[in-house]
Amino acid sequence: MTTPRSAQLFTRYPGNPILSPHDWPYTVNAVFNPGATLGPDGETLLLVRVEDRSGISHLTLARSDDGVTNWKIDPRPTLMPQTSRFEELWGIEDPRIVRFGDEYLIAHTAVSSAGPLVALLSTRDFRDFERLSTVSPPENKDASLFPVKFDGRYAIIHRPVFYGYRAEAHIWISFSPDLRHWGDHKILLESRHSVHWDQEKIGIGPPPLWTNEGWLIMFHGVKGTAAGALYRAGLAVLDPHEPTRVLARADEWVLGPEAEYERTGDVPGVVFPCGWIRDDDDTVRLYYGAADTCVGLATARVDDLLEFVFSHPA
Ligand code: BMA
Repeated sequence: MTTPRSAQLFTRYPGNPILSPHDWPYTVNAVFNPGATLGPDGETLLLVRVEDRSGISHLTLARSDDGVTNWKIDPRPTLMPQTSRFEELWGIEDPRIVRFGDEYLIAHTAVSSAGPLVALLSTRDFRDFERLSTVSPPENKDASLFPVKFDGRYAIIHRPVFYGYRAEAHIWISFSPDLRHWGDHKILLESRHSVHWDQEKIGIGPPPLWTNEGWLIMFHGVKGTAAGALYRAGLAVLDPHEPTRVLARADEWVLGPEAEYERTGDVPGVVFPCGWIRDDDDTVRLYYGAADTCVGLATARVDDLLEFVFSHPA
């Protein structure tokens, strides 16, 4: 059998997983779903979701000069949930980081006792964080800001869930003048009610990536099976100036749980990307949670990803 093109786009780092619970300087259960960005001097920064042994998640910074090896991990949690706040009672999870000048804006899931919701943080140094706002009431998660404004407004991609005749979990886009008041809500991508890999739920992965062809977005798709959920990642491209317009959505997933560390762990069968970094040679380094246990790295050429989306429409 020939390997499908969709399976050849990403190359896993042979030393995966790059970060595991046993690398941590303090006792944890799992380390996964990191947001990724570059520091002022070009270091790779991963803000990693860390699940402690009570089950609650906090965020901890890991930094590396080459983004692959020699990770320096903060000796203590970098950002703990404020359990006095209703929104963060049961933890903070799955950060996606964008940069505006020297300010980093982080969308993440805050887990309230009424369900998960999307909240925003700001930091300049990954030491001091300001809690900016919550984007909507529960249930909502899987959110990322765009790294630019559109006509003076911030834009966010998020994934509210509605329980109507059946649970509806689609990707939405909303706009705000000030990161506090959100409106002009629109559905951007729908989960496919079918047998497809993205039939049950979909949600944004890393922040949208600017390219000459438009905004490249990666999203995860969930397929329910008799053996549990499978989490895979696929691609779409949005109009460069009007991000509510989807130019293309690829039919097949481009990264799915195949390696042993993606198939074995706390939640088997999960790849969950929350961060990517584009290098000067047009390679993208994708950082993803594997099996809700550890962190994997895979690389791809941005041109190949774009060519694939436009030539394999859903
Ligand atoms: C999603 C999120 C992720 C998690 C995934 C698989 O709903 O909660 O944090 O990695 O499920 O368990």
